Amino acid sequence: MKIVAADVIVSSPDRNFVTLKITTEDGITGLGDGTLNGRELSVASYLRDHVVPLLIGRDAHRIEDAWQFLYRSAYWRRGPVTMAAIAAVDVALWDIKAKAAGMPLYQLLGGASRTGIMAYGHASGRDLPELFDSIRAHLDQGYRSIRVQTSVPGINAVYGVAAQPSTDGKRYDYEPAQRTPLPAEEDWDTRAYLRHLPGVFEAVRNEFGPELPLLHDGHHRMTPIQAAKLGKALEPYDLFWLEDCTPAENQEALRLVRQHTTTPLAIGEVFNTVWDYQTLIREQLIDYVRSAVTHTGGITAMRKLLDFAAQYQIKSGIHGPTDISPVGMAAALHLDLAIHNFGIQEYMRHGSLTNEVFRQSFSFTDGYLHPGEQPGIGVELDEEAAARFPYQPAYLPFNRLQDGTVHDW
Ligand code: EZ4
Ligand code: CO
Repeated sequence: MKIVAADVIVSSPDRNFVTLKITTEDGITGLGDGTLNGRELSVASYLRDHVVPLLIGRDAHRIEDAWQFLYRSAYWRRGPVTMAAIAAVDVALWDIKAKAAGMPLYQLLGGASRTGIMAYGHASGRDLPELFDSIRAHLDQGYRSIRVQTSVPGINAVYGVAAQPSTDGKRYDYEPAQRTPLPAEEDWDTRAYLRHLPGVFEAVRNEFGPELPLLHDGHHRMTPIQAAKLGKALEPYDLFWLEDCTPAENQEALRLVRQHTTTPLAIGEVFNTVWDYQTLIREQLIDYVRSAVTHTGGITAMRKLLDFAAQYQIKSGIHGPTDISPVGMAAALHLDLAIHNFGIQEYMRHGSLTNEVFRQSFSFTDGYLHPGEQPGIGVELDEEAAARFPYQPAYLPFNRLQDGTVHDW
């Protein structure tokens, strides 16, 4: 089944997305997500200028061969742009194979290992009443697991906290990328954060009881000893996980954190290959793998990574913010349903314009996601709708400390 066309579609309904559409000689099309938040056009160029010409004429069924060819023939290894481009091709080819087989993709990955996919949502508040309202709103929407992010006294803008409350049941989520020509500057103070956070979790536990799974994202801001201190301080509140407690490109740092706390650790949304996890997994320094299908080479590479993790009882926690398109989200859901070592799936929900461009068959009922039964991954792209929303420059913010030093965001 020869590939006859491959098109890169960049669109910006609510936010920017990069989508690859591969067409075969018998008219089957497959979609892949290559969205890299704030660096979208670099993946679009990588695909258009360097990958699409290599795809024409190839057999769409040879997915493993395409993956190895794109990874090894580039010579230059790894990196978010390369791995997002490979992911887009990989997922589009899996979509095609599953459509050709007349099955939802999860059937080709071994079939369902569970009936539904536990999802967590993002609650946030600038103070406790606002945070409690946000948690209640998520519970009303059906979420059974909730990430808690909070403002910190003395810090103006904190990652993960919506700038305005949800009013009249109207949806308002935190969207980190802003449509600005330059990255917005935010401020940060780790000591203030460490003083404030345990009290917030104590208040949330007192209000909502011991059962509700609660998560928190440290977003790469702590040193190892600060992360160890926070993990220890949060132990009474029984977190489901503490995410990205350090900038984990130094994998060995997690040894120190691990020695001090039993709070479960989740890491990896900024990683893009199994090599970024080698020490973390082999030494059992984490509990959840946070990679996105979109940023880690697609279904083919994620399956291998999660099978490696499974040998150490480490589970999946696939990255699912709004900067993963519905195509990348659907791909994650098929994998979530099929693997044995599923942990939890992040699910922020996309806006209404995004849902106009990407027609989806996945569902969210009583806190559980399901990819649906459509052949393939179950997402169709409305190209006319996509064309109505051209690319708009948008960037993630960055941090400076009080003395002006740039800090991890
Ligand atoms: O900040 O995906 O756990 N989720 C996250 C996300 C990331 C964004 C960056 O593009 O940390 O909200
Ligand atoms: Co995160």
